Amino acid sequence: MLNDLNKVVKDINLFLKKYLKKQKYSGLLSAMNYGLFPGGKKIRSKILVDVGKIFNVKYSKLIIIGAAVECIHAYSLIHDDLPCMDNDFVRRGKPSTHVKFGEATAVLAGNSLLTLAFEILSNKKLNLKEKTKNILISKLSSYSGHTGIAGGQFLDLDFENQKVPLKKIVDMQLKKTGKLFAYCCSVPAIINNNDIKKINTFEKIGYDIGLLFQIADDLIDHRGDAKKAGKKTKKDKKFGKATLISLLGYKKTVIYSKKLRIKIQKKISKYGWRSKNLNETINYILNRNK
Ligand code: GRG
Repeated sequence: MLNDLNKVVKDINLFLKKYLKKQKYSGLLSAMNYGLFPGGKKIRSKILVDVGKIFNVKYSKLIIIGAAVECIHAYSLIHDDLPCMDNDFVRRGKPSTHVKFGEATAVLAGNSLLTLAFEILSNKKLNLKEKTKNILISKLSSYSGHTGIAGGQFLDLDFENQKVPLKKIVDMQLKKTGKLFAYCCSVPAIINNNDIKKINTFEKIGYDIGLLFQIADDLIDHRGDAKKAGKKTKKDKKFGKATLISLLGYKKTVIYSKKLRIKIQKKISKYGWRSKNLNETINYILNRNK
């Protein structure tokens, strides 16, 4: 376990718990809480905090932005588990949201978490210039939509039981998973001074980290320790998912992932001691078993 991952988990959960408590009552709040808590690893928020360290961004701002990102992520997991998508009954070691609350409530709770993310970003608690906030909101909305996460999910389902070339698999995974990581890596550069060169550099690093994360996720599925993973495993093969493992085989995918990790770590090494935490998180991403 990473030293300061626990702190990020604790602070994000605290922020979100308080935020949800202040919401007016609705019949969807229980399902929204269920999808958010106790929650997952908060690895996207950890990356945001790690890159925030490189760009000297205040921790409290990063926690608010991380909370918005985690709402989008939780929403994507709730919808991903639905019968019309991956039809998974277990998520984060407990019954999926639609199993517990029914499909209609799960769809609506997911939608509500999506909009909550933008409510959080536009809230005055996030003390940033209006112009910066607009950039953060606009970027997160386009990254979540049809050219981003939703588009990537569409391709993931569309590619089932097909022989898909490497470039297309990578493109799908960069959309489905890479977008939120690219967001988390570029946001600190946007807040710091909006230097386009630095934003682009960190955006690319984010996409690579997202791809690495997705490959690690596929390796976990392939290895098949469902208890540790907290979700059903060995599903990709069963459902004919297009992954690097299905195309290249397990051993070559492991080699691919190690090369990718080295490439990312080489890129961030030029930021010296400030990139130490990010470097550790990247090692964790590949070595984790859940
Ligand atoms: C537009 C946000 C949005 C969603 C609708 C359903 C859908 C379209 C997209 C699914 C995207 C998806 C589930 C990608 C997989 C990414 C992935 C590897 C998730 C697992 O993330 P972890 O391991 O989960 O960080 P925890 O439980 O730790 O939070």
